[in-house]
Amino acid sequence: MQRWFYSTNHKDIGTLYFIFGAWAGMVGTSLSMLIRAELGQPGSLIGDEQVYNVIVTAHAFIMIFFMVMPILIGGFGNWLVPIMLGAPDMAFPRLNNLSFWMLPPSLTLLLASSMVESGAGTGWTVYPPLSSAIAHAGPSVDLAIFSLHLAGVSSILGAVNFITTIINMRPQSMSIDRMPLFVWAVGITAVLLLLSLPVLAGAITMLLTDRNLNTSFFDPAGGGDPILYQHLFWFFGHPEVYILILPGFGMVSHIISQESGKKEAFGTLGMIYAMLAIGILGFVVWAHHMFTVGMDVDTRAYFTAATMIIAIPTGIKIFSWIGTLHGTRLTMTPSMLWALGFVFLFTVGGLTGVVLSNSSIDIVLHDTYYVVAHFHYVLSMGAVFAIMAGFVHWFPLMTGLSMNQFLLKVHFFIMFLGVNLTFFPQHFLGLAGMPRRYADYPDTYASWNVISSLGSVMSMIATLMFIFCIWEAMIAKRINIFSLNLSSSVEWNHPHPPADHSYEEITMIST
Ligand code: HAS
Ligand code: CU
Repeated sequence: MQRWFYSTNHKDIGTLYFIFGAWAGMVGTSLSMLIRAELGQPGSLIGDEQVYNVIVTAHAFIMIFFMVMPILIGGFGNWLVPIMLGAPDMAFPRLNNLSFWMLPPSLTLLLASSMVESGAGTGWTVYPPLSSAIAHAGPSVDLAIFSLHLAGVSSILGAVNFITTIINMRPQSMSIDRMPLFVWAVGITAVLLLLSLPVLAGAITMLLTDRNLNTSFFDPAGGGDPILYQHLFWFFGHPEVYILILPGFGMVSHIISQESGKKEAFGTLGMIYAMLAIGILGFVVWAHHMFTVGMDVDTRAYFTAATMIIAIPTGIKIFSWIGTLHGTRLTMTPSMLWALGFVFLFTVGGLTGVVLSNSSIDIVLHDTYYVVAHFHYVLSMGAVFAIMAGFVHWFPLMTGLSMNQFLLKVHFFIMFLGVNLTFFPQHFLGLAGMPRRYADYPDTYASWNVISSLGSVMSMIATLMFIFCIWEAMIAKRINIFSLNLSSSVEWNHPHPPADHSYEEITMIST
């Protein structure tokens, strides 16, 4: 009880984030299986479109706010940032505890929102007027808003903690240009969180008062404008997508350089500037999500051009990872497989993003399955592959145990096949005009949907295999020689002196 509930230890809190994220991930995956079951054949399975939309909405919220963010920032960030900095812990250990413990109530509110009235079937974007009192009467949307408030506060406090830790708790000899790439990635992510989340909080609070207190920020009848909501949401929403991927970028840099035996990633300084550029540019491209609202042509030209420019720093990252691999002997360890899969599939998702950034093309593709394919390539095969790479790479560091390498490789290939079968056909569906967020479709879309649903079953089997891999590692208790020193020297209680980080621990994480 004391150790887990009152914890101020960055490793224990990181572990809590992992457990929470894994649990939420299973809920989110279950919801996705319901979506693919509904879309596995033409006609209706669930029999209620509102329920279908509630499932889609909860799936997105859970995957973004309760799976990817807690695992990447809360889990890996907490575990690795203090170690990579040589710091004894995070700057504000008790704030760290508070950040984590706000998430379970937040998730509870979200789940509660789907259990009262008819649920929040608004999509994760919560656009009015669909989310207003007329289309969504009852407390469901209010509960979803409260859930986001709480998750937002949790993330803002976490961001403050990371920024303070990174600025103040480096050794004097570690100038910022020598800071490990993962620390840079988490630092930039924290700044994005700090600047973008308050805007989301403002937007959803205005929606809350529109719904309950007779304001009309987004209601034309009272002089408001629903488009204002979209601007506020996407001023948060676009930086958010880089929040979801930047920590993964950082981890992949470490994994590729370590697994290929290099001392340092190729072009470290360029990687830092690329992440900074992605972070800054991420704030000036938001309206590429709203090309269809009736913007004038100059505004569309600007947002198209600004969006395309992000391909340049991202390309620098991709080519630097390839540069790191160049001239090394490729060893196909499980974490290397995940990292290579990440580089390849994230690039595919990035390229479809560039296609969508063309405002004229986006008029046709907006709200079709092409967009769904795009963001699942960068998320399910970008962020999730980075999570898998990091997890299998640092599992020995975190537990002192080894996983079965053969099973992990089998798992990788099944998952690789599964997600591609699921999402590649969705490009074709989108190009053929199938809209997103509908529970049914004309027969002409049936074949690709069947393949997509079969692919999702494959990914789920892979995920069950992965749970087996973790269980097997914990049962077999193969002590990992690299972490022997670590597991014997770990001081679990806060505060521990910097010297607690063993030589092996430092060499395992430093680049
Ligand atoms: Fe995106 C929609 C454009 C990156 C996530 N994106 C979404 C949504 C999500 C999401 C979740 O402009 C849906 C939101 C919703 O619910 O409605 N996205 C981009 C672009 C990039 C990009 C240009 N997205 C991400 C990342 C995400 C993410 C990262 C999360 C992890 N995205 C869009 C647009 C929409 C959109 C439109 C709105 C669509 C609509 O209608 O709703 C870039 O950051 C990607 C850069 C990466 C690369 C690959 C590597 C670069 C290389 C360099 C050479 C490439 C060149 C390009 C020179 C480009 C290798 C050549 C171009 C060719 C096509 C050949
Ligand atoms: Cu965007």
